[in-house]
Amino acid sequence: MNRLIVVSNRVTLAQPSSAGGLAIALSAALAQRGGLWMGWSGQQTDDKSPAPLAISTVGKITYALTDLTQKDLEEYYQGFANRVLWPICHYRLDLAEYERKEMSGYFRVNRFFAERLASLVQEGDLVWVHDYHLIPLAAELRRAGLRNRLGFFLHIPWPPPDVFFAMPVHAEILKSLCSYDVVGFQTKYDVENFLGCLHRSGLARHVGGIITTTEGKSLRVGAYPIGIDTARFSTLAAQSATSRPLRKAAESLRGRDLIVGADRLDYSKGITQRIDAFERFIRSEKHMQGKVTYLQITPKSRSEVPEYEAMQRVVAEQAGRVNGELGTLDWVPIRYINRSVPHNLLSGLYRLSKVGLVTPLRDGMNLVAKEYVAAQSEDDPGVLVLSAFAGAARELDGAIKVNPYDVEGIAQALSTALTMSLEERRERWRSMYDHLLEHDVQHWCEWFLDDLEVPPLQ
Ligand code: GDG
Repeated sequence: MNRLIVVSNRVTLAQPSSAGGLAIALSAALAQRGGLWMGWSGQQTDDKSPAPLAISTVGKITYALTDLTQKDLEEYYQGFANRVLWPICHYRLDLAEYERKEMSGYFRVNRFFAERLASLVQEGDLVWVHDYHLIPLAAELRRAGLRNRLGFFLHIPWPPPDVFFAMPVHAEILKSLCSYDVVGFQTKYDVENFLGCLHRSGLARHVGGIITTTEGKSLRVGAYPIGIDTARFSTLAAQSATSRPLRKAAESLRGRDLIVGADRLDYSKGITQRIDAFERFIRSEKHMQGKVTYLQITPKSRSEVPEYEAMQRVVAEQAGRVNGELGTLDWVPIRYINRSVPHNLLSGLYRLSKVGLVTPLRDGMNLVAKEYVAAQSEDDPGVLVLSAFAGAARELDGAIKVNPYDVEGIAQALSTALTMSLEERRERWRSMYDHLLEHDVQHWCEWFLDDLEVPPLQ
């Protein structure tokens, strides 16, 4: 079995209990094959250029971490990755702020990653690169002489050509992706959009899932929807539900139905529209006032980027206004937590709630939707209300699908969810849960790596 090298922007040497499903799955794949994980340490260095890679080994996994300078972070991470690629891929041309300096910084840091990585790669190693921060990595590795199989997985959506082509360096980004042997997306719609971009730019033609570039190089392009560690999450939720903090949370609800939302504070997640919808719901269904509580857990994210900082104020004010206008002496309609809660607690809260409200305006997959389903008990499962614009909506047929821009539609879905019969809830949940058990994160890892492992395409 070939050794695996994973490259991602951020590497956390987290303990299994606090790590997310993705980190656990990748660690498992790395441990199984023996492997190396390279990425940014999360630390900023004040030096002009970062020290050599910090190498450490835990079991069969070697970690190779690099610090980044303030300039690198500003240009590559906060700049081009999060102020251009992220909004463009989430269809938000209005929020993209393109600057040539930042774009150069993005390519420079990718070259820097590639130079450092190249010295560690051995013949036969499979290299699996993750997400939009590192698109140019393969082209840089090829430039450094590497002939290994290189795979790329994009965790976020790929937009249609008209949106993507508004980005000034779209051709370079597209060309960079053609240096990989396998390029994976979350859904077939992302694949279609990507192929549309390739066609329109005249860079490649395709037959089935195999693309041939005008330079004669072949690559495989496909949809590999990411999964979660379904069985583990389900057990975690069952255990957490009987824990002391969860019992206290349940008591504090005093029999009220709970609606739960959990998202990084990000404009792509549709949080303000969702709060509007909840307000609409309790204003129009007056008998529900005092009978339902909406818990929104929203850890801060990317606060260095101005749009995110602004949004933090908007959401806090919005929740405060609804509570101020509709709350009573013994009922707070919205409980808003603007920080991270431990994953085990989160799983228990999903299980405690009657409705999981997941309404991103655009999302690559959305793991919260899958976790919500995994956390439910068969006896009394909650209902998932899910945006049609999340990748997860392509798989989770038992959810109530909503248009996240349609505030009244979400309000109506809340009403349907809260009054749904046990029989229907069970039926909807069962089909989704079975799907998630089969298509879990390990399945995803193996699927991608099997495709990456097949002999290089010519
Ligand atoms: C990107 C793509 C794609 C949330 N609140 C807390 C907390 N979380 C955890 C959730 C979940 C994760 O964070 C969020 O994952 P999502 O998939 O929902 O969203 P992104 O962060 O935007 O992820 C997305 C994903 O990559 C994977 O490919 O699905 O489309 O945008 O696991 O549970 N975790 C803890 N405390 C919280 O308060 N501990």
